[in-house]
Amino acid sequence: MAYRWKNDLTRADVTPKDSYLNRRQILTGTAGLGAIGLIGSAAAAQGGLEPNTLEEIRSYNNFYEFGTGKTDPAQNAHKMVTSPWSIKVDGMVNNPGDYALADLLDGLTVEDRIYRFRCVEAWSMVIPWNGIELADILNKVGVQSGAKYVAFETAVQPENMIGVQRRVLDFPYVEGLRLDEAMHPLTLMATGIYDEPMANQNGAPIRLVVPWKYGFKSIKSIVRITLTDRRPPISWNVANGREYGFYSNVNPTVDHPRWSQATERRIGGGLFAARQDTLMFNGYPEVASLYEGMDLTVNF
Ligand SMILES: Nc1nc2c(c(=O)[nH]1)N[C@H]1C(S)=C(S)[C@@H](COP(=O)(O)O)O[C@H]1N2
Ligand SMILES: [Mo]
Repeated sequence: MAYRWKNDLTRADVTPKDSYLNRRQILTGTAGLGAIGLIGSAAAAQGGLEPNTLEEIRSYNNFYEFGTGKTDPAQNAHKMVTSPWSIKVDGMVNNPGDYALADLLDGLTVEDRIYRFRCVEAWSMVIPWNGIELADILNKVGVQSGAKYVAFETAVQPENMIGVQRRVLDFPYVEGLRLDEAMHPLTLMATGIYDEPMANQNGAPIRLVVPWKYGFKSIKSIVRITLTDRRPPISWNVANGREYGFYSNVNPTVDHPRWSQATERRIGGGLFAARQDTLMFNGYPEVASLYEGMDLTVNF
């Protein structure tokens, strides 16, 4: 499949953080990999797909369980207990259960994916994730035929999560995808960044990454995955349905009620860097067919 962004390097080839850039150049220089070309050209239009530094990725976060400030998660998330970790898989699946994380992921392939990441607040980064395709996990637990959506839930550890104590949102944080979105090969369950284990503030030990959607869809520190035939509630839509839709696909032509979504500020770009144009589906046009025939201003 043209859009299947798998590289031909194995885990053994994987690179220290500072050579990620080189590897990207190798990838984008490889003929015959359509997806890479596409992503490469969209990136070129934006001035390159250079990953943010690990330091940037770990120090500027949204994780309201640990406070609403951008540096609160880095300061507070060390209190979260991430081991042992289990994930409840339930609903319309053949193999429901409480899985130890390692058992759920056992035998599945860890992929390296450098994705653009665009927050609904109009800042962005480029992040080199390590993770497993959600489709691989769903196929392992066996999705039943009537299932139409996948719902996710974040851990709640009130004693360790200062934002939960303050009830800044209605916790647990919940998210959801349509099943075809969940099965798309771009959709990742990330366990690392730059080949380092996921930092707590980034959603350790495992979080969703849906690169063509606004960042809040990429729910962190997941403890439950439910297959269902009904569209599940999602935290930001429950908090403010006028401002945050279920789909929340990155779309420069549909503004947030309180700000434009046409451009974005790249974190690490420097104080005086020009804002970049935001790309439809965040530069992943291969997902457009998922929304064929839908009015994206209504289904925002
Ligand atoms: N459980 C949980 N997941 C969450 C959030 C949150 O507050 N709680 N914030 C979301 C938002 S708004 C964004 S932009 C991304 C930020 O991910 P990052 O901090 O790893 O860049 O996480 C998303 N996932
Ligand atoms: Mo966000």
